[in-house]
Amino acid sequence: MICFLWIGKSYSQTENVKVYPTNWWVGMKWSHVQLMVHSPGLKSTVQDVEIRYPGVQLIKLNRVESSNYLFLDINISAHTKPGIVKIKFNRIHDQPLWVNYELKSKSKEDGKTRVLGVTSKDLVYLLMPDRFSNGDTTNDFYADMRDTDHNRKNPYDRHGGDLQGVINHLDYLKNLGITTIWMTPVNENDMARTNEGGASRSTYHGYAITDQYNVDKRFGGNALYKKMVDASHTSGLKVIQDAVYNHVGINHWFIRDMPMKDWVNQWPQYTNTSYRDNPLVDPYASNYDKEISVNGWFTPFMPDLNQRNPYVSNFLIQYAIWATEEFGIDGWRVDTYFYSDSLFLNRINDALIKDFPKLTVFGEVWVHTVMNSAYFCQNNFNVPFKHNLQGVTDFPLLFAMFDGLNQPFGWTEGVNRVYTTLAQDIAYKDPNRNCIFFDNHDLDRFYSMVGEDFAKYKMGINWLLTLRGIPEIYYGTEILMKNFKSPNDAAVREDFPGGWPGDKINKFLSEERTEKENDAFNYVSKLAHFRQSSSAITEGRLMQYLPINGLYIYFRYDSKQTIMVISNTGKDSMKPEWNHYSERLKRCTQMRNVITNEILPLNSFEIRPKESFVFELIK
Ligand SMILES: [Ca+2]
Ligand SMILES: [Ca+2]
Repeated sequence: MICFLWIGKSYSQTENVKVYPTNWWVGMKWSHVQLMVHSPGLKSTVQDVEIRYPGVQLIKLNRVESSNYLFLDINISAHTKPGIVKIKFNRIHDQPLWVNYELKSKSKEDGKTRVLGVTSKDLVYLLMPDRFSNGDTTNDFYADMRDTDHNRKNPYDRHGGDLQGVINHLDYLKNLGITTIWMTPVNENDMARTNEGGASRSTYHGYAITDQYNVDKRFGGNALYKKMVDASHTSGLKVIQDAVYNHVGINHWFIRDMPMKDWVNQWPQYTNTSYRDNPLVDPYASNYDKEISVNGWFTPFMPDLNQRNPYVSNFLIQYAIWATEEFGIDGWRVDTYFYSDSLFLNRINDALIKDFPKLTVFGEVWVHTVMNSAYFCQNNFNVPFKHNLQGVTDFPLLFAMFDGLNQPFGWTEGVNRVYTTLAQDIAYKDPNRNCIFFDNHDLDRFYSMVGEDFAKYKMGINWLLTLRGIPEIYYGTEILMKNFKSPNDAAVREDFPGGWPGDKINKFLSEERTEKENDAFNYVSKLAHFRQSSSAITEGRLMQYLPINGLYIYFRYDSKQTIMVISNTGKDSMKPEWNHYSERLKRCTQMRNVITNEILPLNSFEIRPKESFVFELIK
């Protein structure tokens, strides 16, 4: 991002001027680019700016409150050739300054081998790069960064995991049946330790970004990220990047030197967000509650960006486009989605899809009802404001699936919660674009949440991998990693055993896993691979039947294949009344267990309590 800037023609003196986006491309739909130029005293010393490059036109020079910034609105016309654009800053008392700005060619592979989008055909693996595997111990800390602590014995410290560690385990993920990697943010978090959740800790989680345009060098930097995405694509894996539009870390360079006062949402005194979604949906909400939800800060060390400010909005949109094109990522998961300005959210989604029609974007919408979940994405409601987000992280289904696994069956309880939650899919424009999951870095781990009961684990995995949507598995679930967020979320973010040089046990290897861990790994892997080959699960329709005494049966089907998922959450063994299901069973009399390959006749089938099976019907 550092452009060397020559003074006059002598080239005798250099100084750093930073320009964002750090480069752009010709042939982009986003061709009106706003360059943010950052250099001490720039505004007062520059009289005007000239650009002479065929096809590139300076539309407007914007001066803002801070003397350290200029914003240049430029237009890049359709047939502009790639090259170095020389930008001339004419100064009042000095020789002109020249800045080189590169226009590259947009990749012709977009939508073919990169920027592919992530769909219900995929299976996502969420990992925290600091906690998955340390592939390069030389980058564990840097003396020139604000936080140099790196101690694996301290759950609040950085542990040294990195992108090389991910590259080293692409085969492991392929073997597990994963098709897509989603990592918590990789962008630089050059933060001092913070007092998050009552303990001094590093921002190893990545959500306190201090420079969007740099991948944290403790993870390996931009070059290694590019290599990691390319290697993933070569292996047939996709990559989702985690976006944070709502806030940045308080040590972000544009917070330490703000372009203008309303760059962030300012309050007379520190005001936290209420973390509440309802004021944004509620027709009776006060403006007071709405403002606190959206403009209150997430934490005191994460300033809340004011996306109503067009310069902020442009910065964020252009970074999102830049990173998609630069790295070729296939999708975005957007953190803290509804905490950002709604108009901005629609604008950034629109801009991304214009340049990358196949790109997938889903938002973290941590809410408790289907109504609110659907409100923040494309929905079937007639409401004054329509969000355009493709899909959400499906929290209502998560809560329902846990109730289905853990609660006794009742009129509205237990597995009826899964049934009734899915029945409300009528609210979503396309529920298949929701990301469905049991856990993530902010939640109690799945295996602990089902009481370390392996029968429930298998039932949950069956649902996760066969219901509608884009399933996500949190790293370690496949080897039964457990824990509640107790005493805090570090307990659900433990290192993957074997990811570090010298680890006593390596659970990436089947021979070092326990029998039970292998049972779990093999179960997930078997079903994940079957899923990849199943058109009914990945593209077909869903039909569910009213649960009876805790027996829940649903089908995934298309013209080629019918899959039946049968789960007994009741207290007694049951022989299903197959007549109820003839609409989907047709004349089938046999079915194949997709895990064991065993072929069974329907008429003698009995299912015991806590059993769950995925069957392919045999015609
Ligand atoms: Ca490392
Ligand atoms: Ca906000």
